[in-house]
Amino acid sequence: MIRVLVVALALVLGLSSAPQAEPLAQPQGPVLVTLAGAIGRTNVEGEARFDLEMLEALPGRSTTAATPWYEGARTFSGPLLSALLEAAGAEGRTLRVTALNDYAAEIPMADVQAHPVILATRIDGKPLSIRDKGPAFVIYPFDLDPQLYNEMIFGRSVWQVVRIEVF
Ligand SMILES: Nc1nc2c(c(=O)[nH]1)N[C@H]1C(S)=C(S)[C@@H](COP(=O)(O)O)O[C@H]1N2
Ligand SMILES: [Mo]
Repeated sequence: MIRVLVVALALVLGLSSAPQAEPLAQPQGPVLVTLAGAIGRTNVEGEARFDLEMLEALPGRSTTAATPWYEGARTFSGPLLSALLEAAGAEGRTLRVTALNDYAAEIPMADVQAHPVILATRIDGKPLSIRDKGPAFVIYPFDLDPQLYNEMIFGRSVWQVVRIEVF
């Protein structure tokens, strides 16, 4: 009986300290990326909006690799897409990633689970300007898995990302 109570208590405490239970902070700077759709944490009605500081506070990584979009190998850094989705309490099978120019691509959630895909906010340590395909660019880990260097993945490599719809 006591053991059951201890387990139940641990579950309750575990659940209440899960990220899902904490409110998502309000962006203080310009909003770069908005998540919507099947998300459990929001900071405005139905949406989770992130400024640069919020994005860069998430667990991230750097990828140094040649890409079709820049000359030579460059270093991209930013939050893991998985960390961003977790911060918004996203639950779904697909992401529709939309750019400033209304280009959109669908990214299967399986990609995000299989690879440390980042939403790069920096190139060689400097914030990605809109002119540089910023402020946020989906970058697959070409450094870890050269097989990702293909047309299908290029199509999912959305630059100037402004919105991610989860469904
Ligand atoms: N914002 C944005 N990202 C985008 C695209 C686009 O039109 N706009 N095209 C995608 C597609 S279909 C491919 S194949 C590659 C093309 O990159 P390239 O135009 O530099 O060859 O970028 C992807 N990312
Ligand atoms: Mo493409």
